[in-house]
Amino acid sequence: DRAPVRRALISVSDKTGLVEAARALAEMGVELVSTGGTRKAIADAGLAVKDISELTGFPEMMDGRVKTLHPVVHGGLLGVRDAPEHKAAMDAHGIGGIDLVYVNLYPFEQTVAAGADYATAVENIDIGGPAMIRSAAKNHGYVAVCTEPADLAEVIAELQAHGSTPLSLRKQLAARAYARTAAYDAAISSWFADALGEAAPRRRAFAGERVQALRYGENPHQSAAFYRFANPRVGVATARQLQGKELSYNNINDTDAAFELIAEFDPAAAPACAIIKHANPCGVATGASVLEAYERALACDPVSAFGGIIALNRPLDAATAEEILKLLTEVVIAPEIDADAAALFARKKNVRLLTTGGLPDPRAPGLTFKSVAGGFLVQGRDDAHVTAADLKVVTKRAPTEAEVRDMLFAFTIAKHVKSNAIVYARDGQTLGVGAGQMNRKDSARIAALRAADFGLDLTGSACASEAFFPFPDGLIQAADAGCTAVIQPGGSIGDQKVIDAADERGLAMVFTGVRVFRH
Ligand code: 93A
Repeated sequence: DRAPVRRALISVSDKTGLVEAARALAEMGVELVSTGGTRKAIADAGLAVKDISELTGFPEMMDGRVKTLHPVVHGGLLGVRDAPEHKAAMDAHGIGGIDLVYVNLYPFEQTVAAGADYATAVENIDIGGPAMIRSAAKNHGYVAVCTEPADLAEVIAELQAHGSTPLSLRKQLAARAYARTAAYDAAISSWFADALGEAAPRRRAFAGERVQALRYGENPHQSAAFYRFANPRVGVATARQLQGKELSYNNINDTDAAFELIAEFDPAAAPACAIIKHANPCGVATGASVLEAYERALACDPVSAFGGIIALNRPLDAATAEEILKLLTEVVIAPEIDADAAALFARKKNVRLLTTGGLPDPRAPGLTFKSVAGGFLVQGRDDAHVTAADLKVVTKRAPTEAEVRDMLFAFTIAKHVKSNAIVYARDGQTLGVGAGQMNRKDSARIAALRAADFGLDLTGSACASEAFFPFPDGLIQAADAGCTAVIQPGGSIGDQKVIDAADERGLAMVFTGVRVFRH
């Protein structure tokens, strides 16, 4: 099941590493054939290489749209070498076998991401390249197909060691090749949907590049892997792990939640810290320093913070690192890390430390997904951003400036708490978080219980609810706990009763008009 490589067809847009690879092949006696630009690059390096036109007897034509779409190319790729009829056809038509293909495609994805106009985008749809990749991959019984430098490096290593490639490798290459052409077509169809203004196209294709094979999923009996979208339209995962054990499925899920939350806090305004457990914040705070933000976040619920994820909106410094390392923490994520903080972490090798180089834009468009039996739900990501100007005062008493600040802080966090969410906060610090309950009153109660557990006084705090209060009970619960200001979307048929209850208790309440469910 080993196959030799006598002739290779190379046609690449991205010519990085091309010459070195071509040289390695030439040194093993492989005959090289290439398209215009690729041929020139190889020939300029002093290597012997044939122009594809010599094989096809046709020049590249129509702005290069037709250069490799010819029976002499596809026959050479698809011909089953030991099928008598195929062999006869190859002989009759002067078709020589092509045993190796290295193709990377017109950079459609990058062209579109750079904001190209319609005509330029269309011209960057590669037709001949995917055709060669698909032909070669189908005939993996004889042909090795490479779509990226790492593939070619693997093939060259095999050839150097054994003079041929094993079928097992050619099968893997074929699988990767079809994933590549599928991703390419997915990018093209997504671009068309955007160009046509279709938010819900009739068919959707997505493709992923594996970032990491995971040891297991949410539980040890579930298999799992982490993929990044091959199609940049839906956003890219960019964090870099500096140290620590391999990230688990739950780590990635929780760290994503942590970082999405902390990105809501402009680093220019104040340092902020979020501590996350099971994708819910158990403490979030701003502070005069990163250290103070961390300490205030931790104070909200030091019990739940055990084994949690810590996210910062500013570089991690040594003073904060020292405090963080006193706690058992799964993951720390920050835009950057100071050298002396990194040195402290290096002593605790198991703690996973990630840097991102910056913060994602919380208002960026994008898509989120959720699997349901036999399919998936797609929605635009929650880019809601509520400011003081959006608030509508509905009570007799208007909130003070400080209350407005506290309410906006609490509501921003409530957006990142699983529904039903209640968040109590004061002076840029969460005092109690109630997450994921089936009724709002219980969330309000649990958030108050937590505050009491950790000796935090809710008097004069703000209360945020991510969705409206259907009944006064949740609000009364919050008022009894000591809250004086309430922020919620409003819009319930029970609004008036809730407003009356707030007025009776002298509360200030505002409506955001925006609901921020998270399930
Ligand atoms: O315009 S195409 O769709 N028509 C073709 O026949 C064709 N053959 C190869 N694009 C085609 N290619 C692509 O040209 C390859 O996929 C590769 O990306 C590029 C290499 O061109 P050059 O060697 O001239 O730089």
